[in-house]
Amino acid sequence: MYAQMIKSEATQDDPEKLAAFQARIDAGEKIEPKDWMPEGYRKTLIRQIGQHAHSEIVGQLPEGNWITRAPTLERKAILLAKVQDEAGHGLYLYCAAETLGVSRDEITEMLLDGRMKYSSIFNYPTLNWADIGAVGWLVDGAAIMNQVPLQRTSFGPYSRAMIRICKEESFHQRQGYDAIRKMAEGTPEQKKMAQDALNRLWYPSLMMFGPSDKDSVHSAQSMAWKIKMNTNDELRQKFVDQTVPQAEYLGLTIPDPDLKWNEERGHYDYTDPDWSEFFEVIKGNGPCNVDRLAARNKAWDDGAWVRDGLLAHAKKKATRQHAAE
Ligand code: FAQ
Repeated sequence: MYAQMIKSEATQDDPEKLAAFQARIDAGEKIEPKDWMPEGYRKTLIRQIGQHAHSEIVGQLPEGNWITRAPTLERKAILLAKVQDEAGHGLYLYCAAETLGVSRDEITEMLLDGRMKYSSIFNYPTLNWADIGAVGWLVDGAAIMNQVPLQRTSFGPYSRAMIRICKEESFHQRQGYDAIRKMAEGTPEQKKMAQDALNRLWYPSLMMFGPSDKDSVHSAQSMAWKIKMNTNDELRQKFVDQTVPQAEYLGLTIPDPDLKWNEERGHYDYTDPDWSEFFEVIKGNGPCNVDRLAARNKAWDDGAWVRDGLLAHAKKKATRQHAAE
């Protein structure tokens, strides 16, 4: 439906302008907010950047839940810094979306009433400390795999936000790997917890890359516009190839009995996630969807007085300045 809308809007644009725009993209030029762009390009960016921003913000919840229960002062300081970074990533991305003519309030409201999505992964719970290591290792690992190529995306503000974000994401992935390594090398019980976290988070992490290419409605157009640089399956495969040796190093087993190295392809063969589960989660029926949206709505409502106060202050200041002129 959305893809059809974009297509029909694209055909309404002036063909000459469209061709010149595509030529700029093909030549690797960056598109900046004041440049002419097809309406479909603008809308696709708002959807993707907005969804990405919301993911960073909602993504603070599963880990934020463990800050007060971190096992050592050092782990607590690291986790606190990481969760704060995610808030910063959300803000860079909201700013990038704002350059496309949509306000942060507007897209926040679309998240809060369910019109906009956020990443499926954050609808899974973090049940114990091993999950926090696994989130850093797998979830941030998958996020970087997707975001490194996005540093070269065609829209300038998105690309520049991604460059900054990727620098921090690599620290996030490493701190997660370090935390899960400590568990995997710990007592038999701790190792069991690490394995259990991997068992539960493996397939949700693979789902982060989106549906398989044959079901991806936006990939073809988004790749032609360089809003996406790779297909969902390409990135998923790269993630599997990178993560299997990391699991082996930890002495943990990927929960996929059919996983094996394919000499001919030069990649691991792996079992796809259960796509019916993925589509249920993105429809709002995952284990934590209701809780996550309730938490974000509560934070938005509880923060209303701060927003009102800031606006009242800005208004007063402007009136005073006006009177002095
Ligand atoms: N979850 O046609 P496609 C992070 C939807 S990283 C929910 O393939 P597209 C860091 C999609 O929106 C996580 N929905 O879509 C962190 C579309 O529905 P729509 C965020 C999904 O856009 C770590 C439909 O399925 N990263 O947060 C998902 O071409 C730790 C059809 O799919 C980004 O957002 C999903 N996983 O490709 C933070 C990266 N996958 O909108 C805190 C930028 C697909 O038509 C703690 N985004 N859908 O109703 C992208 O690269 C792309 O948007 C994809 C999806 C690859 C996610």
